[in-house]
Amino acid sequence: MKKPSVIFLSFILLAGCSDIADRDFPTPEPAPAAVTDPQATVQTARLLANLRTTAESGRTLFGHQCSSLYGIGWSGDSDRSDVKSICGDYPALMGWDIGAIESGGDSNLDGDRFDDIRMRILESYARGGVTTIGWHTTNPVTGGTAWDTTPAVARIIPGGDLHDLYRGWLDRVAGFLASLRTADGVAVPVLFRPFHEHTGNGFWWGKGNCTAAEYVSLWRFTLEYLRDVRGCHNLLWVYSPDIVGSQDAYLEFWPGDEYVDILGLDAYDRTSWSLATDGVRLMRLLRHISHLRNKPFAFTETGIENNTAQPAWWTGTLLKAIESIPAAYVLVWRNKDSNHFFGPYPGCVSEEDFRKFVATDRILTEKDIAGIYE
Ligand code: BMA
Repeated sequence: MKKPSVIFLSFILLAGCSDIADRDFPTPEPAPAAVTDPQATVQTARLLANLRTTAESGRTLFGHQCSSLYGIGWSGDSDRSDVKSICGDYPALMGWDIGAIESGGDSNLDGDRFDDIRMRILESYARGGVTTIGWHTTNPVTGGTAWDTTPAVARIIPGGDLHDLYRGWLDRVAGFLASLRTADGVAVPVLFRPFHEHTGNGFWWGKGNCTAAEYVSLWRFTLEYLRDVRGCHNLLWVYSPDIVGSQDAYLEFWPGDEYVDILGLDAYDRTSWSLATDGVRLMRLLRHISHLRNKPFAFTETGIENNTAQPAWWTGTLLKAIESIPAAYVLVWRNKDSNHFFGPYPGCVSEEDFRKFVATDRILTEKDIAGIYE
């Protein structure tokens, strides 16, 4: 086997042999396995515990948005992913978006059918892969997109005039999440990442479009409703701000330690913000916050869009950034088409370097994470 399994890594860690022992920060108290949900399913609680030990042992699950649904020049093929076409294995983690589920239609905001998304999630789980789901939620005031920044949060939280509408939306979210079940009735664990990048002002739930108190109320209500009213016990809650400049900014909208399982960060490599320099500095800050809150860190969205100029981006930039922090996973955004892609694909400029990237011990693809639910 190319890389040690998760179980083996856990053993190494328990044996006290972690090579990522932190010298700069005090060792935090052990955290409960599933912080947000004492009734989390066994597979969900184990996933979180294993993500934590995997990160602490210096390994990172590689993730790619929509990887098995479409890629450059294809869509809907069975058993295909641009990542697999290059390295022979699926990403360890795949991301999906359920934006527009609230409207009750068949397809998400990108036109992907929910039935197809469910099928790909179940296939991935059957092979041992991990699922993360985001939600580019419709603006509940205008019916516009997530990018319609008309203030709306105050109107859907408890006490707001559109609160009942929002509960109905959550019922649809819960329906989809509950449908992620194997033939044996096992609920697929989901790293759920709603209302992301809220420290920026690009979405209606972002800074400037609602107050921190309103955001916290929205987060808590959403979690409690799905968990306590709808009984979704297959969720791990991932908090994922945009690029921030300080600990205070990262935690400005913090819903509380009991409401978050994983600390995320969405940060893309671009001319205005370099992952190689600004990114490595930011990882240092995230490493500190992760110790402080005693929660695993994940690089929840990143990538360089339409990379044609940096053939060594995977090992030269991304790997260096995640080497500076124990990251449970890293997810690059989707390969929609040749004008909007973030992952590798056969023939792309960084194809060879991507092979080197996934061949390192640090980066895990699907076959490397056997046992992550055990
Ligand atoms: C964004 C872009 C959009 C897409 C959205 C949700 O980053 O890829 O085209 O609608 O994600 O997938």
